[in-house]
Amino acid sequence: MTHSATRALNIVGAGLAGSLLAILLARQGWNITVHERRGDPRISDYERGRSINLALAERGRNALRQAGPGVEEAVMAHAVMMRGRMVHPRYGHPVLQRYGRDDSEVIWSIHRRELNITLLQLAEDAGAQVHFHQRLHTVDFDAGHARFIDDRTDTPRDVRFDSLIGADGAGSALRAAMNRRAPLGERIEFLDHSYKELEIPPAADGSARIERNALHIWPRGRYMCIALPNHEGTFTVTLFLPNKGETSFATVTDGAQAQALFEREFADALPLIPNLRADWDAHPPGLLGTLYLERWHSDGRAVLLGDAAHAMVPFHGQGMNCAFEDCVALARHLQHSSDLQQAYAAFEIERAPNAWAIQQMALENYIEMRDQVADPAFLLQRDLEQALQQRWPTRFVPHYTMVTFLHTPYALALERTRIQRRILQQATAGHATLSHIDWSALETEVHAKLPVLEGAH
Ligand code: FAD
Ligand code: E1W
Repeated sequence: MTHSATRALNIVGAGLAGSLLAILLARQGWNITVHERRGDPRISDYERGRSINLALAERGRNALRQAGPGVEEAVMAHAVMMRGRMVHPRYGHPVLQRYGRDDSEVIWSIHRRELNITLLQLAEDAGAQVHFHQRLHTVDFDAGHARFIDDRTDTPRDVRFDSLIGADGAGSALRAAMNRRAPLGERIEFLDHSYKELEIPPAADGSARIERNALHIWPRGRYMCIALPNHEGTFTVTLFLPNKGETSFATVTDGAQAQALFEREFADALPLIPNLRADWDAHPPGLLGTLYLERWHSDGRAVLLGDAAHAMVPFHGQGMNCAFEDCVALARHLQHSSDLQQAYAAFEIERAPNAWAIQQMALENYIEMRDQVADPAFLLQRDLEQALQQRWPTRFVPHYTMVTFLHTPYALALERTRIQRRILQQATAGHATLSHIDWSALETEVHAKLPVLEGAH
């Protein structure tokens, strides 16, 4: 079904999802206005000094591709390839565990601010109007007015709307407004761990001080550090630590104590982070949690997507990738239905089970990251997983591959992961090697339980 080009939508939030959605919808002929709380990142000094980065995987790239010519290319121009996780044990040398079978199965480190700028520019080029310094304050759904406030001057501005799309992140103001009108069944489960971001600058000659094409992990049981590369030879380090307990944000409260923690637990990383004390004291720990909603839309008047609808813990590196898939799905439903309420309902039905699945897998991956990558039983299961993939590559597809390198819907990936994990655990229980494996029995089991997976090769 087609719609007239005059149909208008207002997007709240010009972050990652808001700016990609603006490109998709503007290119489909919608009249798009975006309202963003912060200043224009192309001109403002907002967090200029800080480089925060994110892992972009195949799902996210695929969504960028759907947004039309030039989008994926513009983003990938700044991307740094990560071939695998470089695990830094407490003692001994770091080891690279490849993510995939070759360099076609890799992930990409992207600078958040550069990514946001690239998408914003393309959104404006596609005809979207973006208003900065516009913080959504309240919504009068019956009158069809949304009130925005410019925090520099405290000036309010009232905007007439037919329908609002909430891409305003985990603390969504639109969600709060919708929830006041009719409860969305909101539940937030905070993780009892938070995070802190630090920086590794380049060596004196400008080169990277640790392997550039990897995601670095320092697993330490109850906590861990990771580092992602930037293209200037710097790395952004993130420490994940419990909120309470012996080694926690409750006991490590200032830069000096953080330095002592790194001397003890992350000795090889410490000399790489010269500004540890100052970086530590500059920002409070970031909170982590999972947001569950029973409803993502209020009739045809408003709908949520990305973190506003389903914030998740970051341990699978999929929050943005999932938000980008949301954008493509919502744009598709809006194109195929002339009725907004129908489009929003169909969007929610398609995406909610998948969002829930990646939320669960992200929670599970924290344990795996901080703990099991150093556990011999887990390593044996991983060896078997690789052997099974080699024998039956279209049926036994490793969990990480389904989530990261394929477009397998998250809910299906979760279902197959559970089946595969049982097979791996049962076949390796009580053994230290794979020499006992009965391959023909496994073949029968794999063929019975795991149908050929679309996209696997
Ligand atoms: P956001 O990107 O948060 O954008 C929301 C926008 O709305 C912002 O621009 C904000 O200023 C604006 N806004 C907020 N309130 C208002 C208001 N009242 N009025 C107007 N505008 C408003 N994901 C990955 O895929 N890979 C990773 O490697 C990864 N690593 C992560 C690491 C950490 C430590 C964390 C915390 C998250 C990570 N994520 C990662 C998740 C990712 O950051 C989010 O899923 C993604 O940013 C969600 O996009 P979004 O557009 O929904 O929200
Ligand atoms: C990725 C913040 C973040 C981002 C990520 C990942 C992780 C651990 C974290 C998951 C992963 C890329 N992961 N890495 N290695 N095994 N699983 O793949 O984005 Cl903490």
